[in-house]
Amino acid sequence: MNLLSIGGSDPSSGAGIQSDVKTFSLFNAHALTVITAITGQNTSSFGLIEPVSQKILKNQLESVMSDFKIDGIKIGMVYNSQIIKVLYHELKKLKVPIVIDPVFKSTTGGSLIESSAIKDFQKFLIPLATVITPNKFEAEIISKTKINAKNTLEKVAKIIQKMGSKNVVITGIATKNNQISDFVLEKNKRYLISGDKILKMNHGSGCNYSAAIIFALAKNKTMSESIRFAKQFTYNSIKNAKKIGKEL
Ligand code: PXL
Repeated sequence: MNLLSIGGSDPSSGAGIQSDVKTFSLFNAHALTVITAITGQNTSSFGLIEPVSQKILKNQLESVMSDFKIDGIKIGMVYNSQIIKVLYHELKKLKVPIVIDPVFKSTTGGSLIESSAIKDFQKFLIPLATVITPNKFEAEIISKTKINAKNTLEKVAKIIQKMGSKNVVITGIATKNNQISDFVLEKNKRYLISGDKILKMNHGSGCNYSAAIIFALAKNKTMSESIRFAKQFTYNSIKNAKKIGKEL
């Protein structure tokens, strides 16, 4: 199986492209990578970002697409409008499952998208998604709606679905008894998937989650099977994570 990760480079390998290569390899899938931006960061601080040019982005995509049968695509950090537009033009004709993981901020505080690019993210990228996996904060930015008693998870998920993503998962909802839940909106159904909360630093866990979803979808699992699989995989990877760098 060939899985393509499109996103930013994290030299500390906690998140981004490097993390996805490790995850896909664990699943015995061949990891293809298209880099949108190079970041300078480690476990405690975030440095610079240098997005790649449209020319090399396009060339990376065409290189892998002309040679491999791609079974699934995950899109993470996209950074700016130029990158989003190239991705749209290159991917719109494909018929493979696409998971969009809208990474807007790193856990160490770096901004992973220009605020001027959010509009094009909504317009061009979201319609490509088989499923999009925002956390609460990202769902609020995408939908421009604060989640509360009136604007429920379902309402906000529906706004995002209307933008063109077939399925929407809002992750990391704190629910009762120290549980952490994901709210899922499919075409005609909605449900919560709950699991135990782990009190631990979890840099890169969102990357693991979306990478595991694309693997399961590429194996023709259903949406709910794929999300359950990814949630369990992410739980185990946080639980078993080795301490890297000088992180506390
Ligand atoms: O975890 C989200 C993420 C994705 N991609 C890159 C990142 C981060 C978080 O730091 O740096 C490149």
